[in-house]
Amino acid sequence: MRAVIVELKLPAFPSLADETRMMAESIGYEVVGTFIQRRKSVHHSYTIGPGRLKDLERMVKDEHADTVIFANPLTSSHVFNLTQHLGGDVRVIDRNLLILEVFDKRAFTNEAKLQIRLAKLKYTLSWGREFIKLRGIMGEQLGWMGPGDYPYQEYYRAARNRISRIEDELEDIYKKKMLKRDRRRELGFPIVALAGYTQSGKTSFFNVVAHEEKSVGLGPFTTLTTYARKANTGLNSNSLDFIIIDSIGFIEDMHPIILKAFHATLGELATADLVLLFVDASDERFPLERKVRSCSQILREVDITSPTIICANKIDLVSHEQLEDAYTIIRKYFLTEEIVAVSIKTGENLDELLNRIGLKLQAQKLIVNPRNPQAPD
Ligand SMILES: Nc1nc2c(ncn2[C@@H]2O[C@H](COP(=O)(O)OP(=O)(O)OP(=O)(O)O)[C@@H](O)[C@H]2O)c(=O)[nH]1
Ligand SMILES: [Mg+2]
Repeated sequence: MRAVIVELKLPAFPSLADETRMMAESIGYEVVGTFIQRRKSVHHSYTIGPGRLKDLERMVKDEHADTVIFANPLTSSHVFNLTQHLGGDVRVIDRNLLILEVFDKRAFTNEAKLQIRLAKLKYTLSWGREFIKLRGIMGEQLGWMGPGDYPYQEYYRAARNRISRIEDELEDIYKKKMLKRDRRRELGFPIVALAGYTQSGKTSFFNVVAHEEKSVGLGPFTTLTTYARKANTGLNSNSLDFIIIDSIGFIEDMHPIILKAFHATLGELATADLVLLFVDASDERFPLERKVRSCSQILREVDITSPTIICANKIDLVSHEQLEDAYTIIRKYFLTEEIVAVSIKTGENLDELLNRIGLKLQAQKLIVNPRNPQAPD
């Protein structure tokens, strides 16, 4: 899989080319070229201007690339026109489709697999009739349930049926999870949910406090499924048990269809007693600000009103000045939330974080029975 990353860089929009490259590399693409065009507007047929299309074509040929990945979202007709131009054996995808590919590679649980199938079907449908033109080019290759020879209406009907079947299956899964969660609540355990941009260190923290060994650091969206485990704030004066929930990370400009497919997973955040929002404090200023901004947007979209502690993680990698900068940026979007600087890797300030979690939960007087021997694990 040899890929060229393409970006049409519009004024006033941040570049997503690096993040797109990282995401592609994390699932095995060899990125053999990056092609960036600055332009005032998106070209209606190709996204990039037709003049530069020849240069892109040359780069694809010279580098023997088989995939072109746009950092910008593409319409189905963009994909169709670009594919016609670059030749049928070159696959053209956008960042949303790349995200879905990443999800595909990482989905191990039935829940995540269903959520992804749902997102793909809905994304395909949102492309409408154009998708029929693309089916040979993209559908099967992406593992989509391609429409075969169906005329559009029939395909549409079949897809809607599949969508509602998947939604029913997911509903069952969510109901079971809710029951489990309610049982934990009845036993008196407060719920602490992890949130934050992908690769900020959520699962690393989850593993430490829950004595688990879930995968970390495989690249964006290492975690796709929600896991809940029992944890304890440690041997400090506020020692208490709680349930910790790890789930999917955020990414900037997540397509609403994708976000919606994971809505129930993200919904765990809405019912938590405390949210720990992880921020990678070692990011450079611009990506850090973009990521913090998108976290605050997503938390608003998912309607999170639970008390929140911001965990400025990876302080083993930053200087004192960088950390101050990170605090200033976080404060722009989270005015009143507590911020705790921490390194999950070295354990620096971990006790302080656990102590604050205990204090915060006790302040809410949620602790009915802090040490119940029947605790689930
Ligand atoms: N240097 C350093 N690296 C860290 C720290 N915490 C986590 N990491 C690394 O950051 C990477 C991402 O960590 P994860 O725990 O997988 O991040 P995540 O937020 O769960 O990511 P997703 O599951 O993709 O949402 C891994 O390579 C970790 O080893 C830290 O305190 N310092
Ligand atoms: Mg994770």
